[in-house]
Amino acid sequence: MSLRYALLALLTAEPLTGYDAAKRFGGSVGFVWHAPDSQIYPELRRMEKEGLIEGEQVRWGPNSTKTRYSITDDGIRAFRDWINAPMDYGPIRDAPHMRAAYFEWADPDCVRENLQRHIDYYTEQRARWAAMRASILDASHPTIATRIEKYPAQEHERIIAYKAFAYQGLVDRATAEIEWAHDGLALVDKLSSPSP
Ligand code: VNL
Repeated sequence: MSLRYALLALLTAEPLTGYDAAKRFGGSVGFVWHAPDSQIYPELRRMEKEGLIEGEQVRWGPNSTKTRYSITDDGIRAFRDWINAPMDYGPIRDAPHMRAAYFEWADPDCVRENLQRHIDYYTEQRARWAAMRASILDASHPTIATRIEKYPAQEHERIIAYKAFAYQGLVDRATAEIEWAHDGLALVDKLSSPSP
């Protein structure tokens, strides 16, 4: 269900064709709500049927058209209702922590390898999230640039600050995951060293 709000969020910045929406999605809100193109196109069609967005035919080459979607007033209302509703938390399914809980069954070298993978994964994600945060803060991100154009300068800070805040949380979480994996490396050394 959140996919629809992620798409509405994107369309609050500008009208987009299905193709552009899918492309923009992957480089923005898709960082926090991944969805494959194969889910985006049918969801846009459902949202159009429900009146949350409206499609308009725009020229595409000399003798073709494509559908460009804009958010409707109903869509803006639905988006506001959602953003103001209490956050919902799904049940936890955390593969790395579940596995870590049973590491006494693993070869110490496999434990080390998996913890190193965890460090590498979050180091890479942290760099992506930090780069995204920077491109939001300096408004070099294309969706942010389009978004703030429509508002007077005194509104820019709150549009930008919340998005940067979201990514700061992800950066900090990545740092915590990396520290946890380092603690795990120390633990496996301690537990697998021969007792005196
Ligand atoms: C936007 C731009 C959102 C970049 C993002 O993630 C992002 C936006 C929530 O302006 O909607 O990374």
